[in-house]
Amino acid sequence: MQQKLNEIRESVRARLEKAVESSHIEEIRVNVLGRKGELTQLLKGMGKLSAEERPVIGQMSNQLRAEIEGWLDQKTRELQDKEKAARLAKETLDISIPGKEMQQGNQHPLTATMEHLVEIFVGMGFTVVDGPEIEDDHHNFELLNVPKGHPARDAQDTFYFNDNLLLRTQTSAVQSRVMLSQKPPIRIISPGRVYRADEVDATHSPVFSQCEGLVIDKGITMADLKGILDQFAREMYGEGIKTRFRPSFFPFTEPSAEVDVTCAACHGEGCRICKGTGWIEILGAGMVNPNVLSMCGIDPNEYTGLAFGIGLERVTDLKFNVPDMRLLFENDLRFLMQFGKGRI
Ligand code: 2U9
Repeated sequence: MQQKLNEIRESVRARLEKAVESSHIEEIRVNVLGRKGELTQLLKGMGKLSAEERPVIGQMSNQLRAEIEGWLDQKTRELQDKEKAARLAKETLDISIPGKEMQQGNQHPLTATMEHLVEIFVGMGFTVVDGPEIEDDHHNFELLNVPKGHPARDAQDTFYFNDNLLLRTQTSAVQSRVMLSQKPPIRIISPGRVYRADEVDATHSPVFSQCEGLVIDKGITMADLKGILDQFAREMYGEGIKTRFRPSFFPFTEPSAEVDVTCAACHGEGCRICKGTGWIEILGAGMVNPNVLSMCGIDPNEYTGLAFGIGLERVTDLKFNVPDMRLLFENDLRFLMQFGKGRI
């Protein structure tokens, strides 16, 4: 029996030497000291020993058990320490690696122009109104003095959902709704996206943005219109800018005008950008047609109104020297990233 105990001791020592993972130690513990383990089984046979041998072997086995438990614990600690060191070495953060640079975006030039424009008109006492991009024929055309069959419908051809519903061609419908629901004085602007069935080129797009304005009160005249638009041009393009009103025609205004500003590139001298004229057209305007006032429930004998429409892409291209309006829609970062905080 004593020899058997020695064999167990040697075998445990050999197995411990070979163990490379802490989980192996647990296996050895079960195989030797567990309920069916080698040492436990050996002790079960002690009954067969003589009365003299039993206490001697008993003491030897207890000693061996204590010895083995000590080795097992020590080897477990050793292996766990090694495993921990290996894990830490693998998980070490190399703080010398440069971080990934976060790309900071900036405002789109169209948005910047829109916000600037709103700021200018709010500064002159205008209120901003918003409305749907899907309109009906009545609000988009009829109320603006463009009945069915009117030639102006060709120039403002758009996208139709059915005979009645369409994508708005200008933001005027928003304003006619205000006229129908509110009494003058009215002083509003309506910025937003509008649609036309146009082919894409350097100055046209089927989707574009505009900001329309409307003032209705007693005694409003062309002088108010000129004053407001002069002030707008000065704030948008700088103090030295001049405006020019050319007679024009729109069904919703009478009289109507197209408004030019002096070319920023040549200061009115004449260059390639302004095609040698020294002027660049930026908006359309006029006195609200009395028919429009009547249709929107406002008495034209009591009130007069002024209105204007500004194409935002045009104003943006001029302000930032953008040669082609498509650049504003293509989302090419090489173009857009030029408009960082410093520039706008
Ligand atoms: C109401 C009555 C009249 C708004 C106006 C224009 C002239 C105009 C164009 C400028 C460039 C559209 O974006 S653009 O292509 N607009 O020329 N718009 S007067 O007149 C109104 C508005 C509302 C009730």
